Amino acid sequence: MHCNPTRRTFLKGTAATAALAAVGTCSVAAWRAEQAEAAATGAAKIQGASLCNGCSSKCGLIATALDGRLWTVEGMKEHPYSKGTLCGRGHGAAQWAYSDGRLTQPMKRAADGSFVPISWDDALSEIGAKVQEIIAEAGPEALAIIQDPRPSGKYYSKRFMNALGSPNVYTHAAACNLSKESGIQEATGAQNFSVDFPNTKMVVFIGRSYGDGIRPSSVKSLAGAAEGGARVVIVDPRLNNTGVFATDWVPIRPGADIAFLLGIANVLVTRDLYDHAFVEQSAVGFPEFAAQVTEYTPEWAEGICDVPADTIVEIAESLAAAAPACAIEPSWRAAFGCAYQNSFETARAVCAVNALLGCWGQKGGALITSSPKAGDVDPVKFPEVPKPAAKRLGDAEYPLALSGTGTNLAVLNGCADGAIQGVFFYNSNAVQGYAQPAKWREALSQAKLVVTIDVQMSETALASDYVLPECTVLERLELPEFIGGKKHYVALRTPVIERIHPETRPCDEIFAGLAEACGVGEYFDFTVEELAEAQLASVGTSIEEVREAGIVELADPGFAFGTPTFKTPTEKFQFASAKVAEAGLNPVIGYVPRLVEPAEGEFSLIGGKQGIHSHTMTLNLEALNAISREYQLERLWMAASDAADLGIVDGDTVELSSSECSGQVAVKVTERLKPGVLFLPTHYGGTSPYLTRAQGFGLNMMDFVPLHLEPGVGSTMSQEVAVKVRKVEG
Ligand SMILES: Nc1nc2c(c(=O)[nH]1)N[C@H]1C(S)=C(S)[C@@H](COP(=O)(O)OP(=O)(O)OC[C@H]3O[C@@H](n4cnc5c(=O)[nH]c(N)nc54)[C@H](O)[C@@H]3O)O[C@H]1N2
Ligand SMILES: Nc1nc2c(c(=O)[nH]1)N[C@H]1C(S)=C(S)[C@@H](COP(=O)(O)OP(=O)(O)OC[C@H]3O[C@@H](n4cnc5c(=O)[nH]c(N)nc54)[C@H](O)[C@@H]3O)O[C@H]1N2
Ligand code: SF4
Ligand SMILES: [Mo]
Repeated sequence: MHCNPTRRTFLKGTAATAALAAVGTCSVAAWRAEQAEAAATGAAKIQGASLCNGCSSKCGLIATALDGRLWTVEGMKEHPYSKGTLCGRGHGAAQWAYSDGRLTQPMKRAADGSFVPISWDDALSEIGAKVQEIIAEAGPEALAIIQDPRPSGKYYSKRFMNALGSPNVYTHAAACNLSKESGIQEATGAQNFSVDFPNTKMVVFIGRSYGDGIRPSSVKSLAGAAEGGARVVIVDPRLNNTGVFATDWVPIRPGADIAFLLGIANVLVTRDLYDHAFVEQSAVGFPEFAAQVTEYTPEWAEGICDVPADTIVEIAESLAAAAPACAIEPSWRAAFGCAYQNSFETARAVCAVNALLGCWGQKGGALITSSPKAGDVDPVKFPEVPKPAAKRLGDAEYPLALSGTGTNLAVLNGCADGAIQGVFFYNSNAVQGYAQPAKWREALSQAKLVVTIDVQMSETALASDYVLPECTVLERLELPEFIGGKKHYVALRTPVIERIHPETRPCDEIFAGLAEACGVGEYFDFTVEELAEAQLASVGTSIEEVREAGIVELADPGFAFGTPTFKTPTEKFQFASAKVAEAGLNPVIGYVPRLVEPAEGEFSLIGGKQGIHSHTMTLNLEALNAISREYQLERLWMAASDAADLGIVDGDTVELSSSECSGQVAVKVTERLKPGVLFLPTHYGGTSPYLTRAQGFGLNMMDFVPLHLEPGVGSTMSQEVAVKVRKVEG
């Protein structure tokens, strides 16, 4: 790391790396002064708008290149998620362009298991031949793709699979927010909602941490609400880093949030604190729900979630007093995105409490907003792909999974039982993060063809037959990204720096090449620029305009406060849902226990994000990895009282074990965790030998979790595990 890099240091070799690494340890003011000085010396300066690829938020950014090299990235002011700020990962992820861990050419797995370079032409034609073979033998339904929902990726990967005749297109959702979004959809018809922070009086977070699972705009809006005096309650077994904005921390037993929520519902119903007008006019199933909820007394809830009954009553009464300017926040991943057998039901219970509070659509309450999309484009130039005849694998077994995402674990099971024989991964590290890595590796080894498109040799790439290198986001143009909310926007990834490694290609070219090689090239006879232009024209703007402005506001969707129209089959809020009954589950929102209960001497294992890392993909980036090592962020959190009982002190190494595996890690002893619970940050335990900084650093929680899917939705149940710890002597 250079603390006082000279201009020469910046412009040669690892310019961006040095600049970004320096921010963490040196004076930002000094660095900015140097930057200004360098910029003033006449270096050719290019500024371009793009979208960060550090996580699903895809914040708007402005990148500056000097003499063709990346110099800075800054949050776009006008973008609704960045609002002028990128988080630490956004800055760190910009290092990717120059990272030593990048894939620079296509690779093929050799007979001995090692990877050898292969030309694009050979890779594509070999993949094409295998795809044809699979289709001839087993039909196109034996092919599948898993992709991270990025603008170009989601369009091209779906088009590619559908053109081949396969309906099997999945996202990462079953390892993120599938249960939550599916549950919210059953109750409200929308997949998500947001809290009206500027006007809220009280908000309850159920295992969602804006201070750790960062989106800059969320942090800003929460900070604003806290400054304005809103009561902010964190329900989390761990006092997370949202604590700085919170008034209350409610430590809860993991996987028992549903009991807490139903206890609140019980108080609201039995003490007549609920919104009668809402439940009578805008909801269905309330009488059945009200009858069932009488069982869920605060005392009953305390027995399950270990939150005192008095606390449950007090929170329920405060919410009722603040209503409708209050809400249970929708959450995202850890607590009920995909974690437990009851995650889908917990999401429905969140919605039910908000319904009792009458806060749907109200000022300070829970808002459902809309999203824009591209209009029609020229059907001759961009021909529609016929819809595959077959149903997507997994949909019949998991009918409650959102149709837009499906459950990617159908691919794992499909490989294991032969239904899937060819798998593509785009911008996805499924092997390391969507279920137990050993199970993924075993399943993929059964497939005839596995192809991964990535920027680095991820664990999924390592389990593939062919690995195709993409250029990084700052080197490519993508299709427009449409952004919903109270207002509608469209933004774009535009190339800011020249292609660094000539053998890397952007998403659109890779899929067009694959399609050509597989015999369906006729559906890809256009450039990304042509389609982006057509999509933007369909909403009244252009590449040039978005490039200039960074982001363009679209026609005002006319958001207004007031009870929303629920887009459910009944057109009302659903305390009971026919579809849930058809899936063989209780139609009325009610209690479902977690699946794996820790026995005496065992712990619950929970996970969570750290502000400087994203999922599995940033661990090898030099500056971000250095921060983890400096602060020993990979440590396992243990409550001080548990540590005392086990004779463990801060920094000791322990062996963590579950039914699936065991591994060693250092312990962080803390007062910020509920006894009986262990917290493992989710970014660690890399195993790819190509990613030397990540390999063998910390533990990957997914190794410990048995492979089992949540009924109805097919989520990965990422926290249905009980573990033991033992101090490693010496
Ligand atoms: N162990 C573990 N598992 C997790 C999580 C976790 O924190 N830890 N988080 C869960 C959550 S919330 C989610 S949303 C999912 C996320 O799951 P994924 O979306 O799969 O995210 P990552 O695991 O970070 O893997 C992303 C992969 O994309 C690659 N990549 C990065 N940039 C590009 C690019 O420009 N082009 C291409 N083609 N590839 C690129 C990275 O190298 C990496 O291999 O994972 C879930 N599973
Ligand atoms: N830094 C960072 N930020 C990110 C991402 C990232 O990878 N890194 N990814 C983005 C994405 S894709 C996502 S999905 C979001 C995730 O955003 P969040 O869902 O907020 O992320 P987590 O940190 O996984 O979980 C939040 C909290 O849930 C708590 N928790 C765990 N189990 C339970 C439980 O059973 N009950 C309760 N009540 N709490 C529990 C954890 O202690 C943790 O503090 O973050 C987004 N932002
Ligand atoms: S939240 Fe951070 S990592 Fe995610 S897109 Fe925004 S700046 Fe990038
Ligand atoms: Mo996520």
